[in-house]
Amino acid sequence: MTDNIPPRPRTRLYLITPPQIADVDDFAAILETAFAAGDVACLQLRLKGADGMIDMQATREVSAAVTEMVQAYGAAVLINDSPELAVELGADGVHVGWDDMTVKEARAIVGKDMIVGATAKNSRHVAMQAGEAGADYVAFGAFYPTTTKNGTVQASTELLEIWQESMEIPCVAIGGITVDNAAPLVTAGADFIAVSSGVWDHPDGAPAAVAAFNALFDSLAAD
Ligand code: TZP
Ligand code: MG
Repeated sequence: MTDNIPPRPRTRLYLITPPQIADVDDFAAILETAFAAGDVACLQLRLKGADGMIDMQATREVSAAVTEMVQAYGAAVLINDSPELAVELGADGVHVGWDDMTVKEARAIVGKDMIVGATAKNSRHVAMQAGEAGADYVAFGAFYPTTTKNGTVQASTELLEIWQESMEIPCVAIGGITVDNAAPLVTAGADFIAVSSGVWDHPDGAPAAVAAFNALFDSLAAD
């Protein structure tokens, strides 16, 4: 690292809900223990119906149970797919997928102050278009096999390296990430590591996963 380039900020955890939540009260309780276990930058509510589409009702129920707590921790609540729902629920932002809508359309609905994040899969070109359209972050993935989302494409760590070297907009790495396989993505330049099953299915529980991700990020942070 040369003297005139400041070290990039420490990588942070971007938490995603499981796609289905059987008991909202149980989930809210576990989530609170997870937030208490270490730094979490945001929670994306990504609740899906059997058809793979956003489950609006579940999203409303989970939001009602967790938004206040998440925001009290200083973390952002992001709603998957629906900017209208993000506004309705008093969320901090929206994450729009590849096929959902453009960043421009989402921005027009949520206004200039809310967060708009966008999936770029494995395309630097799409990520740059999202950035030019006003995205607050771009997400690359999937880096590893995942059962949480169908139809993913393989992304390479080179995408993160080049993005981190050349762009200001933060990048998120996603897809099958666990405590055990996250290190190369952090080293390559991910500003955020987005995780669903790697937290909820961690053998020692979600709080242990949050603590372990944070220990890893600390150990890899620039001095
Ligand atoms: N987009 C690309 S992979 C993925 C999404 C939403 C799934 C993330 O979940 P997991 O369980 O961390 O692989
Ligand atoms: Mg989507």
